[in-house]
Amino acid sequence: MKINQNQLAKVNGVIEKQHQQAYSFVARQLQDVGVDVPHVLDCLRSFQVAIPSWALGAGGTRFGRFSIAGEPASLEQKIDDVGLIHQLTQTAGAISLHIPWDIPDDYEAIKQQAAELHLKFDAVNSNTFQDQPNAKESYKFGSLSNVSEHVRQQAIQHNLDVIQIGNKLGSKSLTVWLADGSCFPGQANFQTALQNTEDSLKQIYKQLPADWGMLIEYKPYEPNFYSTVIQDWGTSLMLANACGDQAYTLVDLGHHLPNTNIEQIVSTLLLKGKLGGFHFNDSKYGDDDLTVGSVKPYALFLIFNELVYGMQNNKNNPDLAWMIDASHNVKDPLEDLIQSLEAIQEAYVKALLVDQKALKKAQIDQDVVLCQEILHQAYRTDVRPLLAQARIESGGALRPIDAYRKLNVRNELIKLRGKNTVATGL
Ligand code: PSV
Ligand code: MN
Repeated sequence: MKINQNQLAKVNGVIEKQHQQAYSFVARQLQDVGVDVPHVLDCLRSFQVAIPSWALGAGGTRFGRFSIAGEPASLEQKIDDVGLIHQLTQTAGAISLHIPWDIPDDYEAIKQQAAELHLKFDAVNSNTFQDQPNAKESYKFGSLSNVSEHVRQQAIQHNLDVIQIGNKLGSKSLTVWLADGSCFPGQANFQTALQNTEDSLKQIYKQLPADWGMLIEYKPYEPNFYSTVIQDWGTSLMLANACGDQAYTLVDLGHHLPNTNIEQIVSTLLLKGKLGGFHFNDSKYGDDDLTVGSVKPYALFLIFNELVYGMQNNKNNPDLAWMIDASHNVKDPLEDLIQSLEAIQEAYVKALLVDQKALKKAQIDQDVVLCQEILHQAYRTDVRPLLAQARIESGGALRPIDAYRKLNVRNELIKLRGKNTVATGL
């Protein structure tokens, strides 16, 4: 399904005047204090976030899953869904595939479909946290860290296969997240597990194409509850350094223990040129995978403040692979993703508005109050009209959720796909 541009223009038309007034007001206010508004709009337009192929259907917990009608039943339909989100938001110009959930049957057709929808293939993700039907070895007790050489070899080979799949699609990075760890004290030898993981990652790294990155994700707990081999950013960075220049740390916002200062982690990794990717979501307790910005929007802004500073000052750090990694248990996944994209863009623009020069001076003057005032000045600016302006100039919706509902997208998808389809993923 594709949204008819004329219908979208009609929906936009109803609120166009109201938008223009709001936009002129904010743009004038910002210009008065020296903000280069066209530059901010350019930054917004080029900031594209990948949508994961596994987040287009209903998520769930171990207690159950409540289906959402009209879910995509194939990779083609998932790409269509990302195309819809991108058409409305002009912000989701990429899709990230999880293998083996989403192996293409016909690579040329998939590439063509994505290109028509202006989508790129972002990082490919390997999966050694689930056993696949007919697999020879089991990952019950770990994959790259396993005490069995046979299991490790199977997991290494899977990652190499994922690189090959990504290569055929034009992806440029492999994301490795390991569930490896232990549930009980004494179950595993920490040193053996870490050493095995390092050796296995090095074997994968050896086969990485020259223009690829390997992104190593960390997470403190779940599904293992006593120890996780790659539990934190320090372990990930250590492994990335052991592998080489093309290996980086990937930060997933939900993969931290409560109250961790994520913005400081981001800043350290950027300084060392080792921040490779980012998974957005929000949480109250752990890896809750909630809509970005729904619980802690100020923390998201502070993280973006470090990201913007790093993107401007740490030229040794590569361009980042941005992705949403959320789960949609009670909301329509497409609406949820649109809300996340809006929250990401909002935090990004607010961070762009931070007066870095004034902040530096206030820091040198040790004027703590002024430092906070400068951050709050940016954070409290209502930037939504800027987001809407960037979208409308690129052919998107002034208000994406509103347009999605007015254009009856979910109902159209149900008509096409039926009520009982189930998307692959977690
Ligand atoms: C693990 O919790 C994670 O964040 C990793 O990125 C996985 O690949 C993803 O979620 C999907 O399961
Ligand atoms: Mn993740």
